[in-house]
Amino acid sequence: MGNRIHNAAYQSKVMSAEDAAALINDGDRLGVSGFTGSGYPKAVPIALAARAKAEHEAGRSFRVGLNTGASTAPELDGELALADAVDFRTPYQSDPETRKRINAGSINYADIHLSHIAPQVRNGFHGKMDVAIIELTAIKADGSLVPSSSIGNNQAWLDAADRVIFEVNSWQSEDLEGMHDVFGGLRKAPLDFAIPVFHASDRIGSKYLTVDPAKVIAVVENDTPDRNSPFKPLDDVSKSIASHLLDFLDLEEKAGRLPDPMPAMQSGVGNIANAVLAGLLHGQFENLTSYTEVIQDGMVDLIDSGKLSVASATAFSLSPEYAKKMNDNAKFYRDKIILRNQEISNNPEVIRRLGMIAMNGMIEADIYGNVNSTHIMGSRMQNGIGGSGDFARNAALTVFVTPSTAKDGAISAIVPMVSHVDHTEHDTDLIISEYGVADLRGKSPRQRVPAIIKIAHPDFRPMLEEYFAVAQKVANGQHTPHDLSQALSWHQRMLATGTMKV
Ligand code: 0RQ
Repeated sequence: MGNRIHNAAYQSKVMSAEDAAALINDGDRLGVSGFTGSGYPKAVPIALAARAKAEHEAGRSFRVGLNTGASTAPELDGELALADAVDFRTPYQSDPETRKRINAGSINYADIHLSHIAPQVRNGFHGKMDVAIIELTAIKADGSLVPSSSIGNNQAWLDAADRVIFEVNSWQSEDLEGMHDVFGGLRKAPLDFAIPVFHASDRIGSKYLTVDPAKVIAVVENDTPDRNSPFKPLDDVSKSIASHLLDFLDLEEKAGRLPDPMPAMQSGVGNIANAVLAGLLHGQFENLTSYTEVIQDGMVDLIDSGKLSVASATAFSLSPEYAKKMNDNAKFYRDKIILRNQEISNNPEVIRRLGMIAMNGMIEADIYGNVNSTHIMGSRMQNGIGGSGDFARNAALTVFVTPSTAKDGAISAIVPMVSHVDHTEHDTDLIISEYGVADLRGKSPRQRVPAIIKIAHPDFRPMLEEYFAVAQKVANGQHTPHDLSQALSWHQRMLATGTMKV
């Protein structure tokens, strides 16, 4: 492990992950670094999980509360869940073991907008934060803390926690130094200043995190890579959804409804988002900027091509191949990529000001445009709302993308009524499936219905038409007609028979 701790005071606090984990108590609330598989602590959580197992075997209780930036990785969420060491989790996760326990009722999960969680902690809504565990790239001789591959809520947790453990990870490139922009001016609401981001490229903070050194109880060294899951190869459905969006943007531009250059884009994680980025690479748009949460492979390609001048985010979410490329070339990318606090990357004030285009995945939408991003059949948590709500509510053009069906065609992504609402019809401008674009702008709920049914899978279109016809006959009003006796019958049928089809 290369020595990345250049400050004598912090050097004197170096210890093993096991010794650091021993400083965490049953019932502690932890604030950990980590966002979409990057920049999370990798050694202390594993040691903590082992400790929890040993305590449980000795008949003692040992469970902690876990605040992160967003999803982490098997070494953190996975290990702690497997050890039954988590009793509370917030704000976004995608770990299978954690998901299993959330849905079994043994982990309490608070699914909070990613821009809201740090202010909520600062305002005291979540009680006391006991320990922050934050990954760093290096500690400089003067004590400056160089962040790693995500910023997330790191500064907020460093400010809030009573005790702090650092993991200094020498796998992270030292050339990341200078890429970060940590805004330290965030205080309890109300704020008496504007967040001064007027362009995606604006830097408003410091290159370094800050902490009261008296709070630091341990420094642990490691050299483990970020999780970095590879992307699936682009399938035909993702490619056709991406091409519908790009065609739509072309038409918008021709109609004079798209500013030049195109406003900053946010794209959610996953295959479809990557397909859109790949499409932009070969498309006509130049001088692109992105103001988003995560930097994906497609954005790196866009930077390389010169089409994307700046990518502002809070974390990387790269495949192993691209993570290596980033590590090898961080000096080049650090002028073009800005990693900010997630309160700033997802800040509603800034998103509104930039007049952004936001594009996120969804689980299902209803015939009026309400969107469910989180729940399977009303009750089971998939991942969480993440930053989708921060962007969907505040962007100038809010797009949801989805394959028309799930589970080999058994489930329709377009349903009479969503089984859970994350984004209301008021926020949804476009829904895009492989069958096209439903443009909901300027339409009343009833006018939206044919536009949305048109992008449903053909197997489900007649059923949706029939539902709407009956709803208009039996509803108590014609603004948003529903047949309440049948509105959730598709979900009930799926649970009873394994398909939404009749
Ligand atoms: O299940 O894994 O068992 O196969 O849901 O679905 O199609 O692989 O799509 O990975 O893009 O995820 C909404 C979950 C989509 C994601 C969601 C099942 C499907 C599969 C995943 P399997 P896909 P994706 C930026 C913005 C909220 C957060 C967000 C998400 C699994 O986009 O978490 O947007 N969004 N953040 O089979 C039953 C349906 C289903 C369904 C899909 N209608 N019914 N199951 N699935 N539709 C990032 C951050 O905020 C950090």
